[in-house]
This record gives sequence, structure tokens and C-alpha cells, in this order.
Amino acid sequence: MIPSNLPTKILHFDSVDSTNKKAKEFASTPSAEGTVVVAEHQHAGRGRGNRVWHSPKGGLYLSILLRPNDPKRSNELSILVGAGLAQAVTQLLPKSVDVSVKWPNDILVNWKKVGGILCEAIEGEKCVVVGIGLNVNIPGEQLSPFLKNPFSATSFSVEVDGVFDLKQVTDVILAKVFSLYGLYHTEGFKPIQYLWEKNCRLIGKKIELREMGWREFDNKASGVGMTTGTCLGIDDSGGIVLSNQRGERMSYTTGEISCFWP
Ligand code: BT5
Repeated sequence: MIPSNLPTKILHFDSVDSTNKKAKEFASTPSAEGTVVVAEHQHAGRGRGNRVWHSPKGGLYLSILLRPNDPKRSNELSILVGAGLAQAVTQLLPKSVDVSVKWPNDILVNWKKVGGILCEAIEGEKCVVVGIGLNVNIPGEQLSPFLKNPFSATSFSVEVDGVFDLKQVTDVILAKVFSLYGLYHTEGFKPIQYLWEKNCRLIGKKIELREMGWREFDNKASGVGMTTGTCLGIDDSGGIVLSNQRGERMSYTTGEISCFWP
């Protein structure tokens, strides 16, 4: 059962190291499902592994604490939040802007990375923290370290000249994500998978997947291998499915799309 009144509590901070880290402080509180931590700035924002998430003022940084029925299936929650973010960004930006998802945890605007998701299961507490970083009012110069192709970085204010109300952006995101979380509890992952795939522009395209491993001693990403194939979508646990050069269907649970052919 999920409480119908999610989010239960929204905690605002001016500056934190990482909203995911802050949200984890509430993990041992049984009633904490639906707690949301929002910060205006992070001084140690993180991506997957030990990667940095650049978090200046003007961006949106929030983490949600959830107690799903099966915390081991946290990949599904990452996909769920991606689908919710795609819906929210589509609602917030003009129709002329292309919004899509990129496996496993990116949200793209006009094919550039505007946001990322960091989903972390907390051992022993049966809960998952889902962090969302979204470049809202961030000038292009501040994103220049992340301009590598094919998926360089962007923000709402770069793509659509203007300033966005962060409170309104937060409200729309929370409404979409919690609505999908309710759907996930009643109908399972299938409808979430469908919604995510509907927003993925890479299905049917040839892509290169860099399989990732996390080095245990320093938790850094290390390339394990490259695979090329046609993207078929995602499987029933949120892994990416490719058809390789021999026509075999392969699923991968971790990795990164490093390149694609139009
Ligand atoms: C992500 O990781 O995309 C997940 C980012 C999640 C950030 C949120 S903010 C709230 C919560 N609290 C946290 O501490 N984290 C979460 P990954 O797929 O590993 O991508 C990280 C890579 O994206 C970096 O190595 C950079 O190359 C690039 N990057 C860093 N900051 C960026 C930014 N603001 N916009 C676009 N790309 C960025």
C-alpha cells in the first residue's frame, strides 16, 4: 500500500552537499515515505559512481525517499522518474521543444542533456532515494564543461529564452512522478515501460553502448566493453534491449549510450 497523500513532507534547504545524502538521513524513520528534500544549491552534487553533478543556483535539485514493495528493483524507479520528468518537461516547455529520455537516467531537450536521475537503494532500510537534477535557469557558459557530443548539456533558459519559476517546476515534477508511482503500485512496471518508451527517440536507431562497471576500491566508473546494436527499447526490469550485429536480442542493466547513428 502506498499512502495517498504523497509527497508527505517537503523540506527546503538553501544549500546542502547533496539532496540524496540529506534524504538518506530520514531513511530509518518508518513514516518517511514521500519525504522530499529540495535545495537551491548543492556543493557536492553527485551523478552515478563518483561523478560530479554541477549544481549552481538556478537549477532544481531534489530527492524523494520511497519505500517500494521491492527496493531491489530500483532500476524500475529510475525509469519511472524519467517518464514522469519527460511528462513534466513537456508540460512546462513550448510544444516546439523536443523532449525525450535517454537510457538509463537522462532527460534530453532538443537532444541535449537537461537533467539526470540518481537512484540509490539503502541497504537494510528497505527504501530508495531518487534524486533529480534539472538545469532550469542556468546560463550556457556554466554548462560549457559538459558540451561533449553527441549529448551535450543544456538548460531550460538556454533552449527557451526566459526565466522559469522553480517552485512551479518542482510542483509539476512532483505531481507527475507521484502519479506514476501510484500507477506503478496498482498496475506494475508495464505501463511505466510503455510511457518511457513513448518518450525515447533512440528506439530503432543504431547505438553504441559503453558497458559500465564500478571499480570497487574507489566506486569510479570504468569502461568494461563496447557493444553496438539497434535499440529495441527496455525490458521488464528497466534494462536496455539491443539487437546485435548477429540479430541476437541482448539486455543490459548498466552502461551508457555513448553514440548513435541517425
Ligand atoms: C546523472 O548522473 O545524470 C545523475 C544526476 C543526478 C543529480 C541529482 S541532483 C539531486 C540529487 N542529489 C545528488 O547529489 N544527485 C542527484 P550521470 O549519468 O553519472 O551523469 C553525470 C555526468 O553528467 C557528469 O560526469 C558530467 O559529465 C555531466 N554533468 C554534470 N553536471 C551536469 C549538469 N548540471 N548538466 C548536464 N550534465 C552534467
